[in-house]
Amino acid sequence: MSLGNRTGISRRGLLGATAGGALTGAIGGRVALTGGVLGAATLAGASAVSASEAANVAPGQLDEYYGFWSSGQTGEMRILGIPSMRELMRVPVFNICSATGWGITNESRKILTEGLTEKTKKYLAANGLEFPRNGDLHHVHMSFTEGKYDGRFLFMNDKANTRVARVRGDVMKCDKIIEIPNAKGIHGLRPQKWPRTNYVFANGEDEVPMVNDGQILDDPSQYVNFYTAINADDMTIAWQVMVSGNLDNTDADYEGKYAFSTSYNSEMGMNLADMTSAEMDHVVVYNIAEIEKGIEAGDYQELNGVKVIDGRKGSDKNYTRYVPVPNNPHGCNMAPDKVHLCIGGKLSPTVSIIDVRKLDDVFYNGADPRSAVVAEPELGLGPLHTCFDGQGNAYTTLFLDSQVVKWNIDKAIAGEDPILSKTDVHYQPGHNSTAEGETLDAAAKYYISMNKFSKDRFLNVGPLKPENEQLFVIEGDKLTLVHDGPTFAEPHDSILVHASKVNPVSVWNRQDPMWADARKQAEADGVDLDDWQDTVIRDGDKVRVYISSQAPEFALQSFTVKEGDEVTVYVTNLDDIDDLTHGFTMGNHGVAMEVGPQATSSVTFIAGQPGVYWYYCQWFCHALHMEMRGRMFVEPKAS
Ligand code: RUQ
Ligand code: CUA
Ligand code: CA
Repeated sequence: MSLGNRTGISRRGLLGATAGGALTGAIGGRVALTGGVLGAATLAGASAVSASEAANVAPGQLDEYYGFWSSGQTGEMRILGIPSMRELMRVPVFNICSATGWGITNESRKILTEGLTEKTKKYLAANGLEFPRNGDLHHVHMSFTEGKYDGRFLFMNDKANTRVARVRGDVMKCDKIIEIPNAKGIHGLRPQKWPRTNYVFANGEDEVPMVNDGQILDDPSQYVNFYTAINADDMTIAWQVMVSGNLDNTDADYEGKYAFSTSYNSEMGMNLADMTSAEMDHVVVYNIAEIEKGIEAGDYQELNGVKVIDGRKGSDKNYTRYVPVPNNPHGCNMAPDKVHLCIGGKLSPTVSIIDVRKLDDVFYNGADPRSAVVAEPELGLGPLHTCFDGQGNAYTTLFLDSQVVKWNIDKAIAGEDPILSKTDVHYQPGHNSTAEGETLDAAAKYYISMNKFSKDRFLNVGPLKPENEQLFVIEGDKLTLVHDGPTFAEPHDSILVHASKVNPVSVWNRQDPMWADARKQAEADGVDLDDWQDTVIRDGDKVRVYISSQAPEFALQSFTVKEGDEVTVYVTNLDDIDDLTHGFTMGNHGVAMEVGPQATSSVTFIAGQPGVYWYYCQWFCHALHMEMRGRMFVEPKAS
């Protein structure tokens, strides 16, 4: 059977071609908004399109933006459509997924395992584990080219197990996970914006003794934190900077010169009272070119295989500077005006605005670091994160006030009242996002409030309540609520990316690196994975079973193994139609996997007690999907 070239027509391409004409000129729906913001004047008019109409995406219509969502302690990435707020997909990353087999298939186990440090592997092995079972995924950000999203990759952190992962934009699957040595609790994460994402920056939040080998507990002077630059293209560690204080959130500038981190524990306190004791904490500024030069010149120590630059306070080098800001800051957001960095005050009702043009003087002319703070407007209680609309305005979440404050950056710097509006959200917002607000394509269209509490907004579902994500349409200074969306743990962070920049395939490429190992093994076994196969290969007490699938059939109706055999099943889906996913579940063996069109997936398990076991396709694929099954016969061990 020839499989030829699989560059099929994408669903979006098709729909775009047929539906596009019909939609042009339509009032309402997403098309009405593509022309720009709905002005207040338009809305006041008799024939105005209401905000909720403007944000309405009728059944069958496609959204204007993709939303890439972190899921906090659930550990997966989610994809939403904006403005419909429809959840389109869940992409398992740091979690284990029963539907797709993430954490069960050989391909995913390799990704989850290969980037762990030896120390962690040893610990896990001693406890019968291969990889951490949980993850805490806070921040998802897309790769940039010249300050704009480029659709190539999405990067995300795992605070719980100090990892950073990458999801491929072409197939929306995770392909790399690495554990970050030395650092503990990777929290803030951002890609370099300019000239492109060569680095992904990651903050270590939790202090640890510099040599963390069980000798030091109560000597904070020996504790350090690490800022990590990861090479985005191959997910290796480029370098780390040892810093004073801890690190919370991070961002990068639009020139490729500086990156920044907030620190709420400049005190190096080990308890709440100590972490909040100082008047001021700081923002660490990293000078990327100087750090690269330092690495080049050999001014580093090697710690667990990583080149570590000393950027602690008091160093006479030009690697870092510490800009004082009010105690316990949180958010760190670079405005698309390329000039202003906004630091959420959290305990302070202010946002500190740092003018990044002033940092050269701080680094090279001895200027007081605090001189880079050009304004500190008082905005409300509990300012956490700020996003932007590309029109000089900022939107800051007020956790304690349960509000979003829209304010103007230039007005704040001019010393005028910068507040344009305050809007209630429900309740206690953490992150927020606007359309491409962290990029040069920032637009004043949609505002997402990611709220940590839903309280009374939905039917009661017991002691554990959903959180609440809200969508607002931005019309002038007014934010109109158009959608409440309950969400499972946790509405952490999100980005909105214009649909034109995200172009995943619908059918896998047969040569995809995801199953390079399977392909290699098949070759060694003389099996052509691209052809209809029903091959069983015995290799001592290892059995390799190659099964093709095409709706509604597996190529192999049954195979025989012996109790205790190590069985590896390779399933190749030879269907090449959009949306025709098969699966493979082996009954009573804890084994399931998704096999997308033209994909190969494999799973290894130990054959159980003697008897007949049915395997079946668990992704509904055909009218005869229920019949898509076969038997594994387990014979008693020869005694
Ligand atoms: S931090 S709620 Cu984990 Cu993103 Cu501010
Ligand atoms: Cu194949 Cu269901
Ligand atoms: Ca503090």
